[in-house]
Amino acid sequence: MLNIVLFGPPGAGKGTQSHNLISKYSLVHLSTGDLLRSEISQGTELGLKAKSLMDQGILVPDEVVIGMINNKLEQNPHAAGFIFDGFPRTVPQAQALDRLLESKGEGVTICVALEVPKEELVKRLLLRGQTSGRPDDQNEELIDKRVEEYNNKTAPVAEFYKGQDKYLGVYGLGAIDQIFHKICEAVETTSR
Ligand code: B4P
Repeated sequence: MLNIVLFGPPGAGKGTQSHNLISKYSLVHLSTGDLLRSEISQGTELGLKAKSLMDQGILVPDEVVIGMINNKLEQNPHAAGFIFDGFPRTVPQAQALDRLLESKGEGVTICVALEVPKEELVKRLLLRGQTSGRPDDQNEELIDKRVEEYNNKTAPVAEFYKGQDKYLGVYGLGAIDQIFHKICEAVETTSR
């Protein structure tokens, strides 16, 4: 199984590159951001709780997103592999993912981290905010909050994968196709 964790700050290009990777490697795409937005659009109880946090740029509680990922893994028993987009975002989420995959005799193959300077993140997200309708992309203060959450709670996940020798940084500035090419090289070197 090829299990890729696509890692990086908000706006680094995780969602964008995931779409290219799933078609190339026939992987199932698991984006916790998309799963949460789907709960919000359906007006579920979980969605209502998640919305108030996401609209403030704050992470949703670990147990909520871990439960969602577990459900999706169960629903795809014959997948060739998964791409985890925006998950794990905390060390407890990373530990939970290892446990879930280990229970199926599997593990994370590689964590690819997209490295992008903060000014570019802000620029990209504000631009997307003009058309996405996403409240969390609408103003710079909120984007600053998301980056602060990333620095405080998500950045330590990089150390977690470095400790397992599964971390690979990819410079995320430049043409989308060129970045995609670098990610594929990293994936193919690791899974060979
Ligand atoms: P996400 O949906 O994961 O959103 P994101 O961090 O903004 O990344 P996204 O994947 O959408 O953007 P991308 O970088 O591709 O999370 C939203 C919220 O949900 C979080 O703040 C949190 O509250 C909650 N949440 C989600 N997962 C959670 C978890 N596991 N635990 C707790 N809470 C969780 O792209 C951004 C823009 O850049 C796009 O417009 C794209 O077109 C552009 N772009 C991409 N690559 C580019 C390039 N090379 N050059 C120029 N522009 C580029």
